[in-house]
Amino acid sequence: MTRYLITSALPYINGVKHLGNLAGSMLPADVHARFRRAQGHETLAICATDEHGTPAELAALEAGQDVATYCAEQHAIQKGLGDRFALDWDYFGRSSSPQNRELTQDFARALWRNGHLEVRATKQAFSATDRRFLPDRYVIGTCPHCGYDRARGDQCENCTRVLDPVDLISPRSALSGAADIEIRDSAHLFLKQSEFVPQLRAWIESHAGDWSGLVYSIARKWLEEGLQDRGITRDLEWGVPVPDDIGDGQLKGKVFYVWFDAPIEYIGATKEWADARGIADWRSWWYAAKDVCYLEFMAKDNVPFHTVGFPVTIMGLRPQHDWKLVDRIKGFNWLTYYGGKFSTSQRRGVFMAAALEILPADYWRYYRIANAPEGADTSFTWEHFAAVVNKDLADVLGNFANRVTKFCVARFDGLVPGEGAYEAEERALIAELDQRIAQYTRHMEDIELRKAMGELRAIFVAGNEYLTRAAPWTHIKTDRARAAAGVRMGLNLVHLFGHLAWPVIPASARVIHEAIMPAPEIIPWPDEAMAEFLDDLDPGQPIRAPDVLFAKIADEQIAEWKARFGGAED
Ligand code: B3M
Ligand code: ZN
Repeated sequence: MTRYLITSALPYINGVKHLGNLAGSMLPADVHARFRRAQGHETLAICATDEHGTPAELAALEAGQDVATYCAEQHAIQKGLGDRFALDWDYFGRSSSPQNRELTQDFARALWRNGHLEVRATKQAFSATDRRFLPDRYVIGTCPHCGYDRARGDQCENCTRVLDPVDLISPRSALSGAADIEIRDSAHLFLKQSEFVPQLRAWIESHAGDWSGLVYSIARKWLEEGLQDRGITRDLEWGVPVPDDIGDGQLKGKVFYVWFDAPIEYIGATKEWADARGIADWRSWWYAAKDVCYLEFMAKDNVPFHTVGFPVTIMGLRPQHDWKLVDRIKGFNWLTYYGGKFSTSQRRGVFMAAALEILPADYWRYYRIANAPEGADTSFTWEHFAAVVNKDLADVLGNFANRVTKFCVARFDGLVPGEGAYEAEERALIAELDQRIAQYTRHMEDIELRKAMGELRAIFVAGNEYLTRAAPWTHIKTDRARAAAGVRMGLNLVHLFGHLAWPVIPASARVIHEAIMPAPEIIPWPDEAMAEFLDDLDPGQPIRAPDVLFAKIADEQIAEWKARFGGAED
């Protein structure tokens, strides 16, 4: 059986993440990991905070803390929020860990030995006002490609092009705002990516059929534009230090670029996991791992680093080392907030902590997966969120579970009724569900999240429509056996819904399942035919009617949240 290694892009350490960050990598990675575990596959789900580079330094500076303290605090906050969102990582690591430092340095040494690295004289932005070099995000200016006037020195947020600070038009310091930026010489280490073009092209082409159009086209665009050799060191204090045995003494005091060490942290966090749990054989997940299917989840701006940057690092360690290349990348478009950017500084949009203050995690999880930004950028609006929650979760799923269990408690003493046989109505439902569940499973396997949730919703609807037709509340007056068969099927359906919903809404699925019977920690994917699954409950077995599962969102709440979270007026 295949083992599944699943990673989510590592959230930057600088502050609580918004719904878009959650929707574009962490949440879908968790849903898929849960699905694979439910199927019985051995699965390792890894995430971590990305703690190096200018985002961390700038945020610490703003918070008035030293970087290490800032990172430790923010890591704990992000870990706590992830737990509350039921992001069930096997390990949530830190890219500043000793494990990652060691791996990053070892990888760099091996690349150096293989002749893939070179020290080059470069021109770097230096601020006389700040008396320091200003790499990456320390410089802000106008994007030379699209004209966006707040482009950062590492990448333009607007057109996603990767930049060098010296490319920016009208550059200024992100620290002091000073425009007195001069260009100074500084030696840096370069990874000779251009030598990898044929290998990289062959590898990308080999995935033409199985990567989504979005991922494949971004990867191709990068190749077509011509691969530049990549500077992988920086004039910063915070980061993984370049070891003395690389660069013939010209790189003293420099650190690796954050995008060099961050992907290596996928492996680093696996080592952190193994060290924390006393697991000896962690390498078999990554090294010569023929039986492992490796899936990465990320937003589209991260795709170039995972289709080019990280793969070149891995390829450069060959033939001596056989670290695993990704098999499948699931990329996402942007989630916007009423068509605009989520912004901490402008207090625009919903961030993970605030989201949980107003509603439980499952409301967000369902909505974000059912409306995943797969085909195009997707806008969050409170109106749409409320409409989906009220319909799919409250009216369709929650109401169904409540209706059946309450009726069973009222009319059958809360015991699964044994009278009555399944007839044509039930057989038709069973046939429909066999097909729909096979389809739902396929969409989950293909990580087509919107389609998967469309099928899950259709399954809930089929249950509701069945119950309306079976109408046990009508039959109970005249034909108790017929009513009993309807209730028994209804209870079996509640049980089934607990299984099918678990990867997406784990807490609610558990409550639903436990209305019928205790649930295991991982609620397994139903692999038997529906004729068996839906006839599984023992007559006489007690059930419970849960409290209201999903509260409807009222118009006043929408109005209140629109005002509180801002931005909805423009
Ligand atoms: N931290 C970028 C981001 O959050 C970056 C991802 C790293 S994945 C190795 O968009
Ligand atoms: Zn741009």
